[in-house]
Formats: sequence, structure tokens, C-alpha cells
Amino acid sequence: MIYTVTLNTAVDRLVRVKGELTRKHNNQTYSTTYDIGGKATHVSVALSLLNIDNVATGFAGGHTGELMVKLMEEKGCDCQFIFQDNELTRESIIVIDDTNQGSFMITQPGFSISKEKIDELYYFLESHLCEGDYCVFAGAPPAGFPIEEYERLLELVVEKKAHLCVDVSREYLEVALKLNPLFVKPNEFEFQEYVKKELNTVDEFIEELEKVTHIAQNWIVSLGKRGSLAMKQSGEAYLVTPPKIQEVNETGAGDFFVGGIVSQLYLNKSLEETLRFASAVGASKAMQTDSSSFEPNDIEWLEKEVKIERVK
Ligand code: TA6
Repeated sequence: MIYTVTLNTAVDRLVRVKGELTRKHNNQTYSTTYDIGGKATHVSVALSLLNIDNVATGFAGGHTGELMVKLMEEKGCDCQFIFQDNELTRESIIVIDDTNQGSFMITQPGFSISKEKIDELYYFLESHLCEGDYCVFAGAPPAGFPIEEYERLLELVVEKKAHLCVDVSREYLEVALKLNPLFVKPNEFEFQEYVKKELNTVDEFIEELEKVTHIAQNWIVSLGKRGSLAMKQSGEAYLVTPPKIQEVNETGAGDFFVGGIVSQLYLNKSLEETLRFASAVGASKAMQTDSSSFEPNDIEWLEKEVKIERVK
């Protein structure tokens, strides 16, 4: 079984604006819709759309949390979120104008999780995780979440002999890297922050990856428009160039990329096959207007457009 854990759930309020979003101007909207916010929630949606069983858990609250669960269940997700009384799952505001140059994202911090509720999540995972399961932590915890509690949750996954998959940054990434995770997926900025160096060329990224390849079974560094760079613990590395697409809304594309990675590793595909498939899923997401869907019928042709080069 695959478990996804979103410690700071969100509902995305998608606001579509006429023309180009402009300061000091009455920017009129076409529509306002609500969708599933990230991050591991999107991994669960991707897996469900791929008909791969999974359980989505983490923390939620109030009517926004209930809306998120409703939207996820409509997409076939098995939701087992822990609701905290008198709190609301936050809203992320995603503004999309007619320029097709990407969205404007405005996020709220999210509510503080009580020790009682953290323990509830710990015992949920403790009673469900089995050897060989996958557990995906994606997205930073809400402000004030104790780092030692985060570490306790990740350590539990390893103690249960499940595969630990982590898409997180800063001190949370450092905690994950103590545990030899199956993969970590920092973006280019989060990776530079981790290695405490400014990196510009792909070769500079490869050079730094080689110094840390021993602390994760797979490093996958997303490089924005340049695609992604992946390195196995063995040092084998691939540069992935995504397909050229008409981007409509890139929100969630990184999370769906992670969903594609988890789906293929779960099916014991090679890293190269995994990267090809995941890049196609992420690209398909970016072609959609919402935050939480991709078009499975597009995957086959998108995979053919993905360029993968062995660089080490
Ligand atoms: O990655 C996309 C997304 O999850 C959006 O759906 C939006 O909710 C935002 O990112 C939340 O980001 P954060 O880093 O605050 O968890």
C-alpha cells in the first residue's frame, strides 16, 4: 500500500482574471473555482487517476477540509485525514490571467497541530504501515510543527521497513536525509540551499550531487524549465528534458511529477522509465486549467517527447 501524508493541507481558490493582471487596476475575473491544494494530496490524486491504491492522510480542519476531502473522494481517493476541531484547512489563492505565463500563488501559513493530533497520526501510521509499503511526505509542515515530531514520523516509516519518499525543503529535508530515503525531490533552489552553494550549470549540479549521493537512494532535483536531474546512489545520473507543451496552469505540476515517480517505483520500473513517465504526468498537469488533474490519454505521446540523457 502507498500512504501519502500532507501535514499542511490546502484548498486552492483558482481565480481567473481577464487580460493581464495589473497593479492599481480593476482586474476583473471570469470565474472563481475551488480545487484540491497540495501537496501529498496531489500525489494521491495522481495515483488514484492511475488506478493505484493509496491512502491519503495528514491534518485537515473545518468546512474547507471537508471540501478538500469531497473533491479528493470524487477523484477516487481513500481519505483518512485527521481533523482538528476549531481549525480550518487553509486556502491558497491561485490567480491565472490570460497571458499564459504561469500563475500567481498566494498561500496562508496553515493552523498549528496539537500534540494530541500528531500522536493520532503517529499511531495511525504505526498501526497501518507494513514492510514494503510506500510512505510519501510532501510539503512543509505548518509553522510551529516541532522538528523532532517530524523526525519521529519519518523514523517510524523506516522502523516499519517501508519506503520513505520525501518532497520537502530546509530542516525537514535534512531530517529526511538522515534516514536514507528512497528518494528526495528538492527543486533547484532548495538543493542550492541544502548544499549552501550557488549553482548555475547542470555540471555544477552534478558535481554537488556526487558529494551527497550516498545519503539518499535517489536524488531527483527539479530544474524548472530545464527539466530535472536525477542521480542514483550508484552515481548513475540522468538529465531529463520535459516535453514542450502549451502551459495553462503549472500549479501542482511538481506534485504530480512526484505522483508519477511514486507510481513507477512502486511498479518496480527503472529510474529512467520512472523519470520519463513522471515528466509526462507533470507536463500533462501543467496543460490543465485546475490544480489537481492530468489527462491519462496524453501520457503515451508526452512520454515520447521527453528527452533523457545519461550524464554520469
Ligand atoms: O504545489 C502546488 C500547491 O500545493 C498548491 O496546490 C498550493 O496549495 C501550494 O502549492 C501550497 O504550497 P505550500 O508550500 O504552502 O504547501
